[in-house]
Amino acid sequence: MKNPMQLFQLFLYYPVFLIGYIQHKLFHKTNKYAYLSFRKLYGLTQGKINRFFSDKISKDVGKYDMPATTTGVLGSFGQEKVCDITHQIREHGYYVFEEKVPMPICNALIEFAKNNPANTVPSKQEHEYIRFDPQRLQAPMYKFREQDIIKNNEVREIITDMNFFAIAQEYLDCKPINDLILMWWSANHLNKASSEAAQLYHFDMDHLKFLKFFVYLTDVNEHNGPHCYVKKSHKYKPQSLYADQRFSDEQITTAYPQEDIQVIKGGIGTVMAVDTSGIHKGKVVESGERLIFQIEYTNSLFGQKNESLSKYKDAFSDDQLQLMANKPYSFQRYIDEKRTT
Ligand SMILES: O=C(O)CCC(=O)C(=O)O
Repeated sequence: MKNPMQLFQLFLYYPVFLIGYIQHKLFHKTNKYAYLSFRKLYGLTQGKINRFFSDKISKDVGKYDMPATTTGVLGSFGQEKVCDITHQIREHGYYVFEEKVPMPICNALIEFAKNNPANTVPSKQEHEYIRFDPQRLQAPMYKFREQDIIKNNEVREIITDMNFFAIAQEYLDCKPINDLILMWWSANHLNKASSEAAQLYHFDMDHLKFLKFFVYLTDVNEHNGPHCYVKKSHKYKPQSLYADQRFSDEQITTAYPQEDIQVIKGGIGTVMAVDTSGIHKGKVVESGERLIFQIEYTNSLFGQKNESLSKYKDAFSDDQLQLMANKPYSFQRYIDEKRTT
């Protein structure tokens, strides 16, 4: 039952969201106020708004036919395995793969990350774009720019990885849209958790529904920033944790049993699929550093704006371009010059 204030907010935000959603369908641009209203509506409706529009997208968009076996950097996956992994993500909100990304791929990405500049987060100056140097730390997070990350063959291999694609399609229940690639270093800067570096508990609300794949590119233990995830919190949150803000560890430990608060450690190459609409954070780094890669799939580009990467299309191999051309809806960001979001 909603109180009068919540009802008032529903009547205020819903039309703004709806008009913006229709505008997005017509013009492929997200209106800022519509997006902010959507974020409010997620909390006010406890995610019902997302489920309603996602069901509609599933019906409208449909799925690509997939072969019985898909392949990617983790090897070959049969359809049954894809369904089993998806089931586990639906149940728990995350899944840690048994298979690891092969070392040559990890090594190439580490080499890139050691030798190329990244944006410091939070940034002292507007565009601090420097190499990560653990001896002279300027910030808790060094985030690479997408236009730099995409220059790596290994990244393009992950973008066109059909295992991740098949899992995303099953989980999102529609043709998935590949909408974001990220890579960043985390390290101990000033010994405190940084909100901007996602080191305080929060949930993401980038789009109506989305799934992220993370790859650890350093060994990750208790002390160098493991990803922490509250099991099932993508489905169940107390009303107070639907607020669009950061939460303290205490708020989380009070709301959930200790066994549901998962600290995901893993060797280099560990991969996890995570629905980060559940509550999560990167644990603050106490010592050492963590390098992580992330790729996101979504069911709709309404929401966070990410620039088109079609300028870098020629870097993909002919086979990869063919694969993307066969799934233009999913890879619009990489092949469609007209798309900006
Ligand atoms: O650094 C982490 O493990 C958390 C990352 C995060 O919050 C995110 O990608 O949404």
